[in-house]
This record gives sequence, structure tokens and C-alpha cells, in this order.
Amino acid sequence: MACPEKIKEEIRECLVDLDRDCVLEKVDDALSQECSATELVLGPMSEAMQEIGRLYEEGEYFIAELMEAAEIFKEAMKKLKPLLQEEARRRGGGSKIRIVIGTVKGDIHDIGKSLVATMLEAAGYEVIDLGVDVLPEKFVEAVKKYKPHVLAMSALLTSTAKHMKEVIDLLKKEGLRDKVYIIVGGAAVTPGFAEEIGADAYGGTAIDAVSIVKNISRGKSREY
Ligand code: B12
Repeated sequence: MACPEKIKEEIRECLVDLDRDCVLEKVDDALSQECSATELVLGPMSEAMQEIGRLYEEGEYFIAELMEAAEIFKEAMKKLKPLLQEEARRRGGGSKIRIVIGTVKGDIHDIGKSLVATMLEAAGYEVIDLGVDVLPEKFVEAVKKYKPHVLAMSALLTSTAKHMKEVIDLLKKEGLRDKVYIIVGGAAVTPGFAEEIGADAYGGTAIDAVSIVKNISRGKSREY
């Protein structure tokens, strides 16, 4: 049985309305109706966050509402995270690939980046999460220290996405650019932007991040 559209729509609505109890209740309901955690998080829950962003842009919601939405999302994630991990584990992938991930300088959005980190880890990869508001120098230091195969950067603000290029330029300066595969993502990033700044791949979702890393272990290179 597929996950019913009705319950997905209800979760989306409850989250857009910032109704915490309703979100938690409907998520439980959905899980008992054969919905996977992955489809709930990447489907209605992510769609609701986009809608909330739109309401903010239109002046209907303010920062307080964005913060409330993030809190509710994170609370639902407490229940969903182990299930997501289990689902990602079942999809498999894992090899000895090490990944350093972080949200760029000036940007404190952590939900998407943490979701990507969780799914990569659950797929069996080693993930070093540098957190949010990571200075370009810190990314470079981490590349030197951990010698990762992959560097993953997240940016949700158009004003901060440019720091991804700074990281790439700094890596070039240090002679490290070709030693690491660079993946970028987040709401402020497009495939065109990824190509323009010289990243190796762009991922629209956490699932994309896992597929890209899987492909690297199969020897595939640039992807936009
Ligand atoms: C919640 C939220 C906040 C919360 C964040 C809380 C937290 N702990 O993260 C708070 C209240 C702190 C916040 C603050 C601000 N926010 Co805000 N925020 C949002 C909102 C509504 C949701 C973001 C979210 O969590 N989405 C859910 C997750 C699951 O989705 P995601 O992050 O996109 O991640 C997915 C993919 O993008 C991808 N992905 C993400 N990273 C990566 C990395 C890689 C490598 C890969 C492959 C994939 C990938 O995979 C993820 C899962 O599939 C967005 C709206 C939107 N459209 O994104 C606005 C939004 C990002 N915020 C915005 C703004 C303007 C701000 C503020 C500047 C507001 C202000 N005036 O203060 C501040 C900036 C603070 C700062 N310096 O960072 C704007 C940005 C506009 C722009 N183009 O720059 C948005 C788009 C809202 C809007 N439409 O105007 N915000």
C-alpha cells in the first residue's frame, strides 16, 4: 500500500499552520499507514518549510514563525531520524568514503544540512559535521586535517552562497582542490551556480547527496 496523499497533505497543512501537536499526531498516523520516514521528511515536511518561507517573503509570517517551524520540524525529526537511518541503511551504499560537511559562513540554517549528514551517515559513510556558519578557512583546515574524499557545503541564503566559491578558491590556492570532490546544495544553490563556482556536483535533496556519493565510489565524476 502506498502512503496516502491525504495524510501527506494533512502533515503539510499542520506544519504550515505551526500546529505542533497535529504534526506529531499525523506523523504517527502516517507511519502506521506504510508511509516511509524518508518520503514524509523530503515530501510534505520539506514542502511545508518552503511554503513557510513563501509566507515569510509575503510578510504573512515573521522570524518567530520561521523559528517555531524549525522547532516543530526538529521535534518530529526526533521520532523520524532513527527510521530515516534505518531506511538509508537498507538502501545501502557505504564504503570507506569520508565526508566533511557544513553550512557556509554567515548562514545558520542547519535542518537541511543535518538531514544530508544523517542520511549519508546512515548509508554507511563517515561524516564529519562542522556545523553552521563555517568560515572558508575552517573548511580548508578540515580538508587538511581529515583528508576527506568529499566536501559537502550547504547554503540557504543567496547572500552567503558566494562563500562556497571562496572555499573552492582557497582550496585551489593551497593545492588541495583536486584532492577532494565538492558537492553543494541548499535552497540558495542551483545546478548552474554549482557549475559556475567549479563544484563537482549539485544535489537538490539529501537522497541526491547519497546517490552522488555512491556514484563517486563507482568512479563517476562531475554531475550538475
Ligand atoms: C526555518 C528557516 C529559518 C530558521 C532556521 C532554523 C534552523 N535551525 O535551521 C531561522 C529562523 C533561524 C531562519 C533565519 C533566517 N532566514 Co530562513 N528560512 C527558514 C525556512 C522557512 C526553512 C529552511 C528549512 O529548514 N527547510 C527544510 C530543509 C529540509 O530543507 P533545506 O534546508 O532546503 O535542505 C534540503 C535541500 O535544500 C538539500 N540540501 C541542503 N543542504 C544541502 C547540502 C548538500 C551538499 C546537498 C547535496 C543538498 C543539500 O537537502 C535538504 C533535504 O532534502 C526557509 C525557506 C526555504 N524555502 O528554504 C527560510 C529561508 C532560507 N530564510 C530566509 C531568510 C531571509 C532568513 C533570514 C535572513 C531572516 C532574517 N531577516 O533574519 C535569517 C538568516 C539567518 C542566518 N544568518 O542564517 C530566506 C532566504 C532568502 C534568500 N534567497 O536568501 C528563505 C528562503 C525564506 C524566504 N523565502 O524568504 N530561517
